[in-house]
Amino acid sequence: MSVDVEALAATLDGAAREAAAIAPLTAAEPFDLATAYAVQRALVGRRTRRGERLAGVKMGFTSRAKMAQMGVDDVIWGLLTDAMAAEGSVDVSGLIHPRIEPEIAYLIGREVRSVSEVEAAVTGVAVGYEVLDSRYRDFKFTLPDVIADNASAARFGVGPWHAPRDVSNVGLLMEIDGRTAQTGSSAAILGDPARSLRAAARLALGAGIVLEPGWVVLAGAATAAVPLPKDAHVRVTGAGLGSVEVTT
Ligand code: OOG
Repeated sequence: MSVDVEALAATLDGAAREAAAIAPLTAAEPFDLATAYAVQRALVGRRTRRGERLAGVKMGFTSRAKMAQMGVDDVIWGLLTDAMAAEGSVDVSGLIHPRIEPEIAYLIGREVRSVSEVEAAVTGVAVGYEVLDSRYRDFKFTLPDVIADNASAARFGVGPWHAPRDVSNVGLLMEIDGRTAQTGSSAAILGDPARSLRAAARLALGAGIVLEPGWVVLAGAATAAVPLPKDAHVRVTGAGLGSVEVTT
């Protein structure tokens, strides 16, 4: 049986737009990782046809804490669009069951046409956050499901950009309404988020995507994600990188 990539993308797109959870797609019909990425591209293609512009790449499952939380064992990636940029506030009523996690972000300053160029192409580093919203019921999925669902990407934000520097061991603190929600170190991200940055370039290039000036690479969470409630104020601080705040 061959999988209808466009139909699966339409199902995921509808779930996101209606904020209505669906059953994992593989429960009806299993598919492999290559097909999952094809669905992801078709899903993002629906967004860009509606006028959204690609804004970067996000990495997922780059830390043991996240792999353990979600019961998966491989790094994944997804695409960010400008419509996902949170600009300080997120309306959670349009999301299904959002979670938030602290991230290290890189700003790409020029086109990246090979993996060896990516570090030199970075013009900024920042602390950031990602709001995840799996389109699957109860955040339960297999690896192909979550890849097809654009790695649960929903919203993201970044703090002030700093000149590129070693971010291999940045202490991260995420507070919700003034209370500590998660603490961690960027070292949890593949030992050094720079590894995740190189993986992002490798995976994007392998899919025929050139990282462009102004794009953001989210290296992946250093901690587990936590539920993002309504009327919350979240602050993520990175030692030496300042903070970024978001209200819901
Ligand atoms: C998938 C996205 C994981 C990360 O940083 O590990 C991710 C999920 O947990 O729903 O973005």
